[in-house]
Amino acid sequence: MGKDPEHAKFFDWRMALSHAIRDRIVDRWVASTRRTYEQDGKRVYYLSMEFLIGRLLEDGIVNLGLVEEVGETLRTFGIDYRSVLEDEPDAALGNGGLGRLAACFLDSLSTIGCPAMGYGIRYENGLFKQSFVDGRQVESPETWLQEPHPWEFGRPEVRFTLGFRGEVTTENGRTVWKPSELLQAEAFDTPIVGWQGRWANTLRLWAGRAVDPFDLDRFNAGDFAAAAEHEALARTISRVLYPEDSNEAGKELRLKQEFFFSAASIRDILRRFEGQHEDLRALPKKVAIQLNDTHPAIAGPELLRILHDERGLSFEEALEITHGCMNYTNHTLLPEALERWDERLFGRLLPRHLQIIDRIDDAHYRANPTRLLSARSDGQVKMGELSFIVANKVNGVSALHTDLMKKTVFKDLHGLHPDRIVNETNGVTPRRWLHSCNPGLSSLITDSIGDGWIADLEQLERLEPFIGKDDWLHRFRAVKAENKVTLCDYIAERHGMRLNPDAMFDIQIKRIHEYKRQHLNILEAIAHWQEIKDTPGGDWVPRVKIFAGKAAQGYHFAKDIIHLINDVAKVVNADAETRDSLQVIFLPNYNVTLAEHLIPAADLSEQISTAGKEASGTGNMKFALNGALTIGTLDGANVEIRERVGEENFFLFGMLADEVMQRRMIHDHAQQAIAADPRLARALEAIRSGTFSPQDPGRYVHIADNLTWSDYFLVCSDFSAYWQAQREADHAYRDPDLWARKAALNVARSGWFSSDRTIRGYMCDIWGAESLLAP
Ligand code: DL6
Repeated sequence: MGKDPEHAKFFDWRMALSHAIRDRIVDRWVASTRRTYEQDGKRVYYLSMEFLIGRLLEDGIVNLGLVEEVGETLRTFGIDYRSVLEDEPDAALGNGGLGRLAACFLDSLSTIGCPAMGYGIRYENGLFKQSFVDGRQVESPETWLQEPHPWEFGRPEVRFTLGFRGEVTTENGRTVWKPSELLQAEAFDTPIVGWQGRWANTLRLWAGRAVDPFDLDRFNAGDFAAAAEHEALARTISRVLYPEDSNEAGKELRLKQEFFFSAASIRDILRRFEGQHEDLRALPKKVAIQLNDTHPAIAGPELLRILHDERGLSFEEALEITHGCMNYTNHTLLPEALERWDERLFGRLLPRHLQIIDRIDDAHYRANPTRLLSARSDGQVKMGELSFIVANKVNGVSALHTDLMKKTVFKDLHGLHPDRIVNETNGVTPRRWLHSCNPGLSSLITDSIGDGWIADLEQLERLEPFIGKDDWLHRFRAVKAENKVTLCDYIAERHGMRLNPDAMFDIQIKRIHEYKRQHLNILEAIAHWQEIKDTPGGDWVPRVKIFAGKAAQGYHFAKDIIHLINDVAKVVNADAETRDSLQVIFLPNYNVTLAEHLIPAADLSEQISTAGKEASGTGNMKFALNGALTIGTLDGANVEIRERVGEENFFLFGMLADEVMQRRMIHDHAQQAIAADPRLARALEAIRSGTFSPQDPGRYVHIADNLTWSDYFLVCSDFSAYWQAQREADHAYRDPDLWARKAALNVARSGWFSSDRTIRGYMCDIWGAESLLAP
């Protein structure tokens, strides 16, 4: 770093260390790339608007097996290893589950040795930073690229010129699209090294650049701002991540971002293929493209356009090739999250693609004349339908979600193509979500069964015989207790609040959304607080309730839920009567790193969405894997978690997905529930009357009204069952050995939720791809 160690800051140490680690990764990366070219097997391309990768330095050190050496080396300089790691900003290039899943998949693809590449956008500003002012969420820009980012390699030589708008003409019998607005996509590569450094794949992110970045004439004429205008405009496309976890209907820039990275990726894929092969009909044998939700759906029509308009294949042939390469993962059934574009906006930006989508619809109708199911209808371009029609395989992300996909959003298309939908239940990488983030538990497991579990998580089942042994369970409890103390110190240092490490740590961390029902959780906390106040000297099981998560900037109700939780925390934490039995805290700026601190310390994992709404969840898996018990509904992957860990080791409550639909038919379902449960009525009344906002008593009337009069997500209807399940959790927690046994069984039986298993499923059921590593 060109600095005397005496003057080096943590930043300098981190950069120096990152470069040292990066050098070692590069050797493996080059070897893997060479091998991929030599073997010429099928390659996987994972197209995703989001890659929530978090920090990379520890991943590199851990995967290369250099933890001891790095720690030792830094010690000789008198530098603390963890402080160096803590200096790295999170690469927050995603909103939540979908982006984090993509990051876990990259890790697993490299661990397995599947030749693959992730394609996305190099956002200059990732997901906004969240802070609280008087309990309200305030957003500020996230600027992770302001510091040099040691993990990326700029590839100025890999650039593609792309376009928007313009006109479609015919020349010599061929259709030609002449876009009028041009810009370039420039590649930035990050190596992703797998476990033990045996393989490394590439994450290639595209940045916007102007075709002619600088206008010298305007500069010389004194118009300095205008001289650089082209570049500024072109860079806008990769400037910010859209901070919504559902669709931002009608946002032109969003559609441009989608086309920008999809089109650049398709060109890159074709360039690579054509460098090695001549016959484009072999493309499906060599290329599997996975569309991570519908955001890259335009990749289908773009590939088809190039094959047909530019390479001269017949439309039918081009469609068949495209169909052979493309696959689509659906991540949500929420209607507002299913992307649809106004056809006028779409046609203005991408006139040729609109024509191609019509031809895809025609061809589909001709092959299936029974019903007309089109990607373009009612003045809209429907990206879900488009993706389904173009894809070879379509998958859901948990068994329940896949089943609901078949019965609801894709019912008719599934009827026409009954073999197209498959299920690939999500998973998480055990390297980050157990081995790195929970070193105490990782060591205990490795001492017990060896370290084979890190790349073969189902080996965790070999822990079961240990769980019956008192001394082992004692060590297991000690690990959790230590993790809780570590978290208490971390929170005390950063947020000035001392938590009781002996209390049950009850954690809900995820995006704030009504369907995820953080308001159900806080309502129960209020009712519990009221009950404690009724009998202050009672024998209560002490609880610490921890929340973290961001609300989309424009989602006012979700932001009000955050405000409410912060206000409740203020009142409850200041209450001397209840303080020993209940504490509530909302930690600001939830991100991957904060999750890594929280999950190992959790006793209870809150997975309480309205049944049928959470496609899968992955936080639920991380908690179970780290020895937390779940309190949850039968939603998403909770269903499979419960089946595997055992129903006696899971606190189940709430309506099932079909009961939810029926309950909504009852017009006064919420009022009935309130009338039947005095605790619920009293908690709602406290919100309504300003108990938690005495200076502004009307602040939460609208939340109480919403729950009383509409309550689409059935908070009231599930409240009593939730309350009951919480008391069951209290009861179990009173017996520390019983609790520890249940928690340890959650660890031992969560091996199936590894993203390695999920990726193997994709390789076999969807991609037809193989590992290039020797077994
Ligand atoms: O599949 C990853 C993740 C699931 O675990 C969550 O249940 C689901 O809510 C999330 N979906 C999205 C939807 N975004 N869009 N479109 O983030 O995917």
